[in-house]
Amino acid sequence: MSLKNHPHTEQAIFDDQEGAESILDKTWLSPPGFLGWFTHVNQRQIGFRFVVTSLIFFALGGLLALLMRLQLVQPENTLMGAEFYHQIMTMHGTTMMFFFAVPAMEGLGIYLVPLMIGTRDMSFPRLNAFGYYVYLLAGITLYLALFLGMAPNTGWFSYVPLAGIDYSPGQGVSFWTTMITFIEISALTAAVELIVTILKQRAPGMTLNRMPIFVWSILVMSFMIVFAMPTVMVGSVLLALDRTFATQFFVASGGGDPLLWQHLFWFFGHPEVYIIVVPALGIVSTVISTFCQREVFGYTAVVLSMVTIGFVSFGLWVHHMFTTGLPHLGLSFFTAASAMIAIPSGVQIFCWIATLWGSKIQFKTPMLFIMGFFAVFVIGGLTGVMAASIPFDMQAHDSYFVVAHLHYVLIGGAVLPFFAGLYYWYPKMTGAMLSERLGRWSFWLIFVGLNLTFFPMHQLGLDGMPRRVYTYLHNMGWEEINFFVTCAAFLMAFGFLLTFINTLISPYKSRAAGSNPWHADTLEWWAQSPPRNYNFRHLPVISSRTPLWQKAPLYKVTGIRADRREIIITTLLDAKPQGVCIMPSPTYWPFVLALTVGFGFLGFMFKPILFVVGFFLSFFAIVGWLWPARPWLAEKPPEDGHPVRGLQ
Ligand code: HEM
Ligand SMILES: [Cu+2]
Repeated sequence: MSLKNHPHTEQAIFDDQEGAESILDKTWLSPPGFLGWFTHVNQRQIGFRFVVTSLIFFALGGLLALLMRLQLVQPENTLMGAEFYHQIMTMHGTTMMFFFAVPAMEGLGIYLVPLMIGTRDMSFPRLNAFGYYVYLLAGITLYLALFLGMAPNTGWFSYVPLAGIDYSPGQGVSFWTTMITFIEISALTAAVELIVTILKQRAPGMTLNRMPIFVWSILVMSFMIVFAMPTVMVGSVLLALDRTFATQFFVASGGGDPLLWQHLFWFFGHPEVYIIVVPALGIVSTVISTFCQREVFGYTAVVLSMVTIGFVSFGLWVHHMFTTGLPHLGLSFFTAASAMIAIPSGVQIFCWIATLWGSKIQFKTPMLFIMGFFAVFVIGGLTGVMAASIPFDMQAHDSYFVVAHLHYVLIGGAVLPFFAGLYYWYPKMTGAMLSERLGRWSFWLIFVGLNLTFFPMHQLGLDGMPRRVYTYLHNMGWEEINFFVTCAAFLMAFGFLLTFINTLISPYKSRAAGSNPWHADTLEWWAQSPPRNYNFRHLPVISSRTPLWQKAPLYKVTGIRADRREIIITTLLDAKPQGVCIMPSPTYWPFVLALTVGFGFLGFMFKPILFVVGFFLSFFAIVGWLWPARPWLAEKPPEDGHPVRGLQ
């Protein structure tokens, strides 16, 4: 396949020529050094940062959880007071949901999708970098608030009227509303880029039904982000207005409606869970297929059930509000919808079982984490179906039963698959294998630890222990279980620690991974480990769903220029080549823009007018960002060939 129809073909250097490799290296280079770090826009660097940063937030959120468990280890403990407990509880929930789980999945997507679909970068690389800095700044700000004793303390869903100005004066909740709005910008930028990249940059021949399942899962996740995140942004902006300018959106006495907050929050909040779980399902399919060395059974069924989960999850949010006194007929609809989500989830599970059936499974560490996922996620799903029935939920609502349920779902549905993905793709990202021995130890400690931690919490809940209490009285019958749970939490934490150690020492200790250590079938394993600046020496042409398992060698695209950042644009359904696109170069502007936008958001909390100042400054950053440096515009348009376009 040749795209050699640019003007000036005589002078240009193409990536199929001798010596193109070093030119490609230079073209796609990210400036080195500390200052250079702020200019990077390449998708793999940004994706890697997302993953590492999210793991750091996971560790921070985990430390807060251990602090909570220390406080609850015995009745009437005086380690901390109610105020601090509620701050770290809110910070734990917020960190895990907004600063770990979603960015971790996005990070994997950003790193892997371009590799899996055979291209050299994401669409909108600068926006990508901007999204990362926004995420980083929001996280740092929230943790600064914790250290200054000003952290939010109203729980990760900040219910009004508790979160209103009357009951939560001070800056805590304001930090929450502004930082949540701020970080959702980051999620939205990532989602938009991922969608465009997946739909327009697939290697020639990678029709939609040849796309790897993981890429499908990231596509579904991204669409869900686009539809879900704006509601929480709207909600938190309205709450900020209520708190700052005394508007009355959520204030009953002023004609507002506190339930509106719950609707807005959960219309985002329930899909949020699936935003995390759907990419995890993609990881599960990928890992299973590799360690069984066969295609996942029922490709179409698996893909369609992910899409179905994406749709149905937007119709469940009211199951978080069963006890608010909404009309009964409406509630039963949401019970039915909540139970219905078990169907597409079940389809996936059966497809995986069919894949595993009769194949020689290699139980490497990633596969162990997947097996853990099966057990834990199914238990979480079962307690979910229980809680979807209204009479049961009336009893279990706001008790430790819910805490147990949500951790089974989130740890089973996201953390275990994410760690499977980490063990699986770490060799690609770093070029080194993770230690299997440490990996096994880590898995078993986590698996045993989490069941010992969270299973007894079901019992605590049934015994009546409410969630979100900083202490409890003697003689409630909760002492033994609480003591046990705290010990188990430390066991699990030790398991996670082993993986952290593993990731830190393996680059120095373990053997080189080679390009395809697991003998997997998707394209990322065609690149070197770690991939070069330009991902692939040649861009591939795809003719099957399992390009690296097919007997015939891959065809290569020729005629892509090596001396500027060119990628191929293809059609949406059939991935027929349409043209060539030139990607932007490294720059400071995304970082500067993140600073000015961040200034506006943070300033708003202290003096609303600073919001305007922040956006005034942002204007200059945007001008700098978009400043036309587009040499290709000077070129004559090709007479018979494909158009050349640039993306900023
Ligand atoms: C690493 C082990 C973990 C431990 C020991 C742990 C422990 C806890 C504890 C003790 C609470 C507070 C219960 C209360 O007072 O009501 C809590 C709440 C919560 N946790 Fe975890 N957790 C862990 C991991 C996670 C993960 C991985 C996620 C999500 C991906 C998560 C999400 C949440 C959420 C959303 C809440 C609710 C916060 C709120 O009520 O506002 N946790 N967790
Ligand atoms: Cu839900």
